[in-house]
Amino acid sequence: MAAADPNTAAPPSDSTNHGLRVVLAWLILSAIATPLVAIYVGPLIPPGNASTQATEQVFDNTWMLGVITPVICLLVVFFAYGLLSFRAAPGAAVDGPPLRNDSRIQLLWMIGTGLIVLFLAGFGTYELVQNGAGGGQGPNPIAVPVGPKLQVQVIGQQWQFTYRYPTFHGLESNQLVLPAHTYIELHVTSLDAVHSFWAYELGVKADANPGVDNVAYVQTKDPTTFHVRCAELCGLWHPYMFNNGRVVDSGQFRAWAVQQEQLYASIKPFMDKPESQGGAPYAKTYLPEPDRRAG
Ligand SMILES: [Cu+2]
Repeated sequence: MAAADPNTAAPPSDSTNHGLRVVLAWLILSAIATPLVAIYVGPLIPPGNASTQATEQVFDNTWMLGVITPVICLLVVFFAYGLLSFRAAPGAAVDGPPLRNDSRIQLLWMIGTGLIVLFLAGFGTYELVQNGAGGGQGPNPIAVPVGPKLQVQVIGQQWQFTYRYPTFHGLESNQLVLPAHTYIELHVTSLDAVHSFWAYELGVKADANPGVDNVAYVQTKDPTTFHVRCAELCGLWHPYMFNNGRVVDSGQFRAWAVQQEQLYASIKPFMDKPESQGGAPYAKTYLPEPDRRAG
């Protein structure tokens, strides 16, 4: 008997319920992988636990990772099952059976992915409005935390940040030192180009635009150190626009403020000079043009 021409042979009939096998394998893998990912990978996600906002970002990212884990499991199972089950016999030049649409799968896929996207959009919006999420909210924040807050102005310029503490006699420093367990109200602005104030471990990132008072909130936790870097390409020395900040206990913070005030006492009269006498007093915003310095 002559061998059948592989190119005209009818596709082999197959009574195996591949769909059921894939779904079962997917459910089992998801049931194992999702809690493992949430418990063991979640806490390793940046930015860590140095502030309330950072902790909440880790919580959000853990949720998102947990939601997408079953989706990734489905792709892995489908791919692996396809590779193993539908492998052509060695030497066979036959193409697979023609594929037909399955409207049930299409509908399920659209509903499933649609629900996931809608859930994450709702979840993300709630988290954003509820606590500000560590981003700059512009001059009129939607999410304002209740209770006392320490104001700190962050002034970006090419290529460093200056920090000003209005409630400490307008103290200015090139170091960012914050008291522990305190709500900080950051007013981020710039003297020249667009910068971005990014206190990485604190989970705060806010654009520093000239002429804009960008308000961001962060609640410190225990004493720690953190990195501050400019996260917006702002010119030649942008890569060097970084330093380290510190969260210290409140007694240490007060001592630091007094020490800084003494350090800069000699130049304070110049800094406080009114604009009419050639000074550039601090304002909430600045514009790059020298004659419009205090916006
Ligand atoms: Cu910059």
